Amino acid sequence: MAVATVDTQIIGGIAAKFRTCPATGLKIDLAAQRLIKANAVAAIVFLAVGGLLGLLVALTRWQTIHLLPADLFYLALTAHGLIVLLVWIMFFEVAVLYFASAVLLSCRLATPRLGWVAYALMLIGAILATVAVLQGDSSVMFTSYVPMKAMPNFYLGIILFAVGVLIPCFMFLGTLVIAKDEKTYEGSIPLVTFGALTATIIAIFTIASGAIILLPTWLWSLGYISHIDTVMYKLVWWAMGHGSQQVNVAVHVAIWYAIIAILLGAKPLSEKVSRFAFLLYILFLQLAAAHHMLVEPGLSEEWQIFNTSYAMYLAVLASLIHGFTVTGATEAAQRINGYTRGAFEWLRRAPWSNPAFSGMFMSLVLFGVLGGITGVVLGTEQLNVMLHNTIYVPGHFHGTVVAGTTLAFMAVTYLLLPLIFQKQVVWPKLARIQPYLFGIGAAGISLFMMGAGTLGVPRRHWDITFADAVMSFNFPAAAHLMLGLNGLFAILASIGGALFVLVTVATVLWGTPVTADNVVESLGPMPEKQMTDAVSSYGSAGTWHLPGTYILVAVFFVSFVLYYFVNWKYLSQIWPLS
Ligand code: HEM
Ligand SMILES: [Cu+2]
Repeated sequence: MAVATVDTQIIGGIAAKFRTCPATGLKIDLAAQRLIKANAVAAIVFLAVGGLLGLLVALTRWQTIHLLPADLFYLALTAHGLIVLLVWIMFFEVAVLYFASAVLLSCRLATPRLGWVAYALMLIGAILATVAVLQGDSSVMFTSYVPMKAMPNFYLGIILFAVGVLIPCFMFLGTLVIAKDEKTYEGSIPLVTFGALTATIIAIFTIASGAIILLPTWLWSLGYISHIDTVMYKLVWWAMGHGSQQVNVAVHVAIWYAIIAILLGAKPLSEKVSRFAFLLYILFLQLAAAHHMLVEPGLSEEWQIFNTSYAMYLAVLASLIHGFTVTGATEAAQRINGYTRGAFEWLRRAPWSNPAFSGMFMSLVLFGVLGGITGVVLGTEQLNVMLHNTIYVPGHFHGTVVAGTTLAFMAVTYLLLPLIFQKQVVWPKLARIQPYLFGIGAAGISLFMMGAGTLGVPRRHWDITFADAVMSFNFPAAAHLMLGLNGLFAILASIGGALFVLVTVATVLWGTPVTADNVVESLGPMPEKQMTDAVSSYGSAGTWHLPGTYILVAVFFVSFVLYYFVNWKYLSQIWPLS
């Protein structure tokens, strides 16, 4: 049987070549497909490099090993943050934008040639910035706070990269317009596309903020501007820095919905509520960025508390809604698929051996429990004073961007391989364990960095034994234990990450082609059911009978409240009132 039929259609005077996906029935623009492949491959290559650097950093912070010398440690730390948080994530997100627009709407991609210009800009920018860091005079950390000064190409590289990301954002919007004009979908755009739309809107804002601060900083590093205000820098930098995290969340949440729709035929419990939750991200995220400025003397306390106590919690509310809806939608779909016994048969009999599902579900739980709860703790003015600039902070965000976003991106890759690359995953047994290794590893680094941070261990610190310092300071043995455990779990996460790279690269190169005959089985083990069009259509699940979800939600909230109060108790001990 042929791989797929290709047909050419003239839309608005422009010819585009399409193939029809044998699994989903979606019409796929081959130009979009090529761009998705190129961006996903670039993303994974950078993940491999950036992840390795993360391992080197973790093994240096493990004091018994203390792998890198000081200068290389700060260099590796800067390169790690830059390459994984910016380059890996954004390349992947651009691929998701093309997928969520052209593919899910069965539509021609707007201006595919510009997509290649964007790709070149991103690639050149990423390489320029990375080389600047590797040359050694730009170890300014990912945040690059002034007055630390990097080489001009560090800023220029990031600026070019950002312009490269902006182009696909507008292509996404253009593709929505084409789809509407051509009536390639019925009713409202699908939820996954809607989530990607909110991500796009936030991304445009984010990139604008980045330009406002990085352009002058670039000129400053070239010597054309004499002074950049430090508080101003931080404030505007975090409009970008925090905004881009909200982009990540919007995209990985959209991916959760996509995965359960494709694998289980799951529909959201309520389309309206889920869409409203995405809107909350747009409405409240910028003020919520104030949580990065909680110890800033240049800003009033009223401003800090208002923005974190009101605005932030409304953005958090959005994630809570999504977390519960995705769990509930999974339960609803599984019950429809016949797993109705007790409160949890739906969960026990979920396709745990399918890496797309297991990765997605772990991403959901770990993001909520490790990233979410601790984010609220850090965002509380008083508790922040206790944890600010400790290694608790990277502990928290490895819960969000590694166990949450990165794991979700890995999970969806197992669906992109058969659907877009049209290749059957090689080594399915390795693929099956990969999300578990990476997920458990990422959970470990998140937890143990937070453990060390609670004991006061600073972040971004080469040597907490202060071996060459005049005055000594001893951290408790438990702090060293935490850093050692962090190192062990970093090794585990790295093995999981390496497996992911290995399996995807080998699949792209040597995977068996996917045809109409084997496409369903290529998507991995699924509960027995027919394929649905849930991912590309509008509609709610139509049931609220979800006993398992209610129990899980209750457990989550009790843990949340307990952990929150434990931290207040801790604060009262290290900072007595009397
Ligand atoms: C094998 C996986 C990974 C390991 C072992 C790892 C480990 C670490 C460690 C030990 C630190 C330094 C903490 C400190 O000393 O302050 C760090 C920092 C960081 N990591 Fe990771 N990481 C991994 C993956 C990732 C991924 C996938 C992302 C993003 C998606 C990420 C984003 C960051 C960022 C932004 C920083 C902060 C850099 C800075 O302070 O400027 N990491 N990581
Ligand atoms: Cu933030």
